[in-house]
Amino acid sequence: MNLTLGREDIVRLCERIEGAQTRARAIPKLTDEYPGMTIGDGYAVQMALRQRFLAAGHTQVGWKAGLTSKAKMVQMGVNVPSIGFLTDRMARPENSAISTADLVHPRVECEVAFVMKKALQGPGCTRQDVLDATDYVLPAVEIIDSRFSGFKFDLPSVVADNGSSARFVGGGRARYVTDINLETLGVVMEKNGELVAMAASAAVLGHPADAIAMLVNILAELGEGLPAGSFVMSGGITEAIAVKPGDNVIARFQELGSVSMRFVE
Ligand code: OOG
Ligand code: MG
Repeated sequence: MNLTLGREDIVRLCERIEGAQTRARAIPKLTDEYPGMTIGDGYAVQMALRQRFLAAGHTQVGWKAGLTSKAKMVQMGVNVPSIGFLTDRMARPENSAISTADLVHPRVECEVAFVMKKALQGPGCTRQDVLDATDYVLPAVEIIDSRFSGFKFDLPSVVADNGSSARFVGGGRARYVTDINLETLGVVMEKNGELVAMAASAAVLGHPADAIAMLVNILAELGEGLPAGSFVMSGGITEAIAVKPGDNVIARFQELGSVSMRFVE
């Protein structure tokens, strides 16, 4: 990956992102100050953030693919998928009350999550490699939180901000990939009893397992593999919907059951 930032700038930006994430403060997009920043620079900041969280005792549980559906790419104004890391501190139980006091602009999106039984290593990882290495899939809702003010961002800034990762909820009914057709799963999202988004899982790069293969291939570029046991989200199927305290959200997935949560102050 093409790097233009020096070590000092990477550490500076990492601290800025960490501050925005932990204090729930909006910051200007990083490219305002570093207009030449590349996607590779964004990943260098993200990897520095991951090291900081691991050093502080967070446990990584997996990874996520992002910007893998047309709806998300249009919503975010970008055209290349991205990846981010997921930790134990981001996980929330199904049906729980999720605080918004420690988030900037929370939004929810429906995703298919994969749990891996075998490790995968790119480059050259394919859909079939992913399906063979998958233990089971389950429905998930990701609560993303772009830390950039006025929703002004670009891909290098979003990648540095760990793909807006904030919280996630897994639930529903776990299934083996051989028992369902992952390409044609319908998904609807309801907020306070009203339908707010609907789509089919094929929205994710044509097949959610293709998004996981892409993630494994990006990981290889970063010098990483995907360990067995990882929890991996394949990317928002629908666009992301804003939530505020008092909102109840339920995501209903064909074949995979539903995942619900509510938002509080
Ligand atoms: C970037 C988050 C991307 C997805 O599933 O597409 C992502 C954003 O929308 O702020 O998690
Ligand atoms: Mg997502």
